[in-house]
Amino acid sequence: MGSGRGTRRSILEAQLAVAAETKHLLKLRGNSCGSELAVLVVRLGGGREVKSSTLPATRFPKPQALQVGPEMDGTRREEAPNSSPDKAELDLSPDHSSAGVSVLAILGVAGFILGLGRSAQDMVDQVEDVSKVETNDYLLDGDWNYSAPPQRRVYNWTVREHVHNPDGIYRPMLLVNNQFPGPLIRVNEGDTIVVHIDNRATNATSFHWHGIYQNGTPHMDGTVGITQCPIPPGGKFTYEFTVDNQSGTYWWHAHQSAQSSDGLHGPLVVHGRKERDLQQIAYGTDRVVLLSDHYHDLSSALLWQYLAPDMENTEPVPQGGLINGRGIRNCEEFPARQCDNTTSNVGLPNIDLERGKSHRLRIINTGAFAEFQFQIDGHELAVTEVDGTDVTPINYHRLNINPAQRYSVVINSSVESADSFWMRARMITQCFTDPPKTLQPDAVAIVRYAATGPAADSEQDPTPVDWEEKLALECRDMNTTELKPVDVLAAPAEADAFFYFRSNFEIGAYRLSRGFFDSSSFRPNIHSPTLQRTIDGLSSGNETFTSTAVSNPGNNAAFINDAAFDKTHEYVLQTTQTQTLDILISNFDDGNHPLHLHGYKYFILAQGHGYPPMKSTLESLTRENIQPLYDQLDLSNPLRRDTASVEAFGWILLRFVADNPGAWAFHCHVSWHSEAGLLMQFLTRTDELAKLEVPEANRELCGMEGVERGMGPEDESYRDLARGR
Ligand SMILES: [Cu+2]
Repeated sequence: MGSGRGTRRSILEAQLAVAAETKHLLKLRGNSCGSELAVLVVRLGGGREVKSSTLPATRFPKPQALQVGPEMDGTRREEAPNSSPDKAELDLSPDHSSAGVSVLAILGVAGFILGLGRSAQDMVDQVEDVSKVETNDYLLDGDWNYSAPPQRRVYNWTVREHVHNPDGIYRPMLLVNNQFPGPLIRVNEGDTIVVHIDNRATNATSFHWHGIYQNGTPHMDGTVGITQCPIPPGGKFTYEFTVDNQSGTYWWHAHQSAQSSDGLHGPLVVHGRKERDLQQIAYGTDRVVLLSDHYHDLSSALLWQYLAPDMENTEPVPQGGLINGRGIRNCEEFPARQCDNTTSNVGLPNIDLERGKSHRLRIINTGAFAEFQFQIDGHELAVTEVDGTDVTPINYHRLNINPAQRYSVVINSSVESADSFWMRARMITQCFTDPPKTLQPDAVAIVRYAATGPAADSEQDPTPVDWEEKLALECRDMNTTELKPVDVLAAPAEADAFFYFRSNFEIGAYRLSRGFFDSSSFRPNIHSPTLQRTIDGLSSGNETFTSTAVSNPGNNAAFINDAAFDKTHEYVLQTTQTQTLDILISNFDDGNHPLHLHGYKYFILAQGHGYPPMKSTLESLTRENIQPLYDQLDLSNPLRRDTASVEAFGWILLRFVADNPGAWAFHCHVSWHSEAGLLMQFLTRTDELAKLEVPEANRELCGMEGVERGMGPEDESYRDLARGR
């Protein structure tokens, strides 16, 4: 163990030294690299795919105009004069001295996007000038009125394409209001969130509010093919929903293909009415720390490659990680890329803390694939919240955070040994197949102490001090069984129904590797979302929505509906009235799957490797056969969250009370796996759904031109590729 630790430390020191050296070097000289752009395959809608290798920038047409939108923050309050929206007060004026050489290539990429995407949609904007992108630091303003009466919080969001360089390397991105990462939504429990979306990008999009129950507003959940049709290019749509009976740390992201990875994500913080009681350690400051893996290519290009014949589920590996959208790379490592790491958005984030106080950090993994191990050198992390559930604090040295998971920690800035410390989010790289040589697996930030107010800007980098414990080598959730909700809630003693599902990747038609729950691989029906189809079916007395029409009802109130839905592509577990469901997932794949359930938090009853305890290993995983597992369960107050992982060749047992009317996605939150089809649906409280109306605005979207733009590739798109081998 001792020698292992020494090895790890020296590698880390080397990495940190490279980062520090890069930072200093780049302060000395503007660094612009080659004018060629590696663009592999891009599908930017309209069903057109363009394959190319490394293309010189000069081949691209220039954009016709660069237009600057008026919105910066885009936030407006209707009834809260005292609580003005948070505004990141950052000076992000561009450093023109070093960006000159880059501009041609940036325009080139812009032209590339426009050239492909140009269509009849007049409302689609030209790509923005890179210098207009604002970076958020997410320090939550302490003047917030936590006891303000419930109100509408109105946000105006414009979606545009940008060429941006979060770590120095320019790449096409999709952003809300010229911000990366996206705007913070911050509300009190009981408030109504209103988000007006104006889609000025080339492709259709949609927004999901991750972890928000949407009780009574299931059509606002934002899942393409399930709760809505996409918002087409040039289209507008307004999300409006009230946040009740939940609080804590959430986030929002695009739920159309893998667009979230292109920049469409941001935090959503709900201050609970009992926040100060449920958070058992008082804290002086509150902030969000977004961790994200970062790719240098558009998700549409990566997705096309990933799903190609014979790729055997080899996920795209990121180039590095970002903390709050910031990072820094050495441009010389990427000679084929346009790069400028001297712009003010590039660099390591500085997190300034007043000495001797307690500080809450809301850590969110907004990435597409990588699991992070998070630590702050020298600081114990007291975990106080998990996915919106406040928990009794327990101290950790490191946290493992899978995509879409959130942990709040409270740290104390009273370490005597130094004034500055490394914050590190290390990817667990063992889960990557064939990572690129240029992979920088550690995202870092600098935590600095100051007596009062912001810390003095210091050129001195912190001295690395690592914990003695071994780093995790496997992708799976950290052990959360000891984390107990403060608001005690026993799981129901018995479930009304038990369902067992296998998750797997299988080679299907055209030798494509696709994700499956049992024998179903999801393909969204973008013109007829499940929710709409169901409401229409129920109100017209369509019998396929009752248990009598399905092939194997088992239980009249909870069944797989294979009558109304084609199980091949839409795997739907339907319930009527309130049902308590037990869901056992066994993973027959070598990858970890963080499973997110929309519309609910579930109880994690148990998770593990191999098979769960069972009476007979020769029998299948029926409820009866896993009675030994049930005999071990502690139902007194299990952790409740909305994203938990089934590890490689492992299993997880979840229980939830299906009482929320709607059509809810249940899927792996590795974007690549979800896009490969690893998604099923829970259609719950259909007795109540029959009474709901589909809003006219939702219906209108489905009839609009361009809704199909930006969909992931269809299997048939690969037919010729498969034949050609
Ligand atoms: Cu997965």
